[in-house]
Amino acid sequence: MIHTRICEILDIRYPILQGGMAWVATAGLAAAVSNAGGLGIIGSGNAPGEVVEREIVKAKELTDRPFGVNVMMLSPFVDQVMEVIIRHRVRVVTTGAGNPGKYIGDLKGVGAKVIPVVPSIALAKRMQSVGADALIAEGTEAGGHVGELTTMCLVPQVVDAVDIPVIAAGGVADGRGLVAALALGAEGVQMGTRFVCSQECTVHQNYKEALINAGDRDAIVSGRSTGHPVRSLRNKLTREFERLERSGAPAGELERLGAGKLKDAVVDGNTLAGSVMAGQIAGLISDIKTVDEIIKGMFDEAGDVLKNTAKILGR
Ligand code: TUI
Repeated sequence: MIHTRICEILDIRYPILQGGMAWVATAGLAAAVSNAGGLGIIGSGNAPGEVVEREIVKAKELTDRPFGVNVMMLSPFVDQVMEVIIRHRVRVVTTGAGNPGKYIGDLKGVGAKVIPVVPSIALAKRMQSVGADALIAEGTEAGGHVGELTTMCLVPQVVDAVDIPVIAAGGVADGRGLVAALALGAEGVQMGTRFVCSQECTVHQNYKEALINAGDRDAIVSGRSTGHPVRSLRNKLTREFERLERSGAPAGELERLGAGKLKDAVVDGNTLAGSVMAGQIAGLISDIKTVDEIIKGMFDEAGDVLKNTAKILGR
């Protein structure tokens, strides 16, 4: 049994969060993860308030366990989504792609736990000082919108910089990754890519197959010049990004090329020209399992890893 402050704060059995992936992390996936003892998270991405509200209502029908909503701070609908979250008394809010500081007071006012994703020490300290309950330190190995630092370097530095619990994200998909994160001082992990390859995840089958077929160097970063770098699987779209960036195209042109492409891949299965956001750990994933098998399998494996490590250390 691995029990940390994250289990206490979030009232969950296993300190595992499911990444709030836009288009991918629906109420169905979030409820499956919460029912399996982790924390499921609905991904709001660029969706308007009413769409997020429907998912929250659905998740409440599918689970009695706590679940969260992820707010993507670059969305034009952040105000609407925060209002819906507050009205429905969602228990946990994670944020990504920006600074949620101005919303933290209102969220905490209704008892929500607030857990921002931080890509740096500076933002980690700022978020602790404005009342965050925990932090997700997400390394550049992650899929989607990414920062610069690796999980290995970011997590221990964040752990040393703050007193609130830290959850590691980026590059974790099995029991070895879980133990490694704990060794770095994290008190839990967040996984995205691994949960995409679950039975309960409703992404198009082509998306799951693309992840399973991906090798170690296939999840690459595009759009660094826009200031919003995104990690996704190498395909026609990433080649087009590369061509435009090399030609010195303005950021606006690159942003236009990316618009709507995640939905093309997730919903329509266009993995050739859509955006197949994925973390570097895609290369390790070779099967589709139930959410329950993923979570229980990780903890069983973590037990074995710890035993082997103890043997190596002569304990
Ligand atoms: O947010 C994510 N991953 C995402 S969001 C997303 S949707 C999207 N689509 C197209 C372009 C951009 C986004 C897909 N994947 N992960 C969490 C994360 N947050 N990674 C990095 C950050 C981050 C970056 C800067 C958090 C805060 C931040 O703050 C800057 C500041 O204001 O100090």
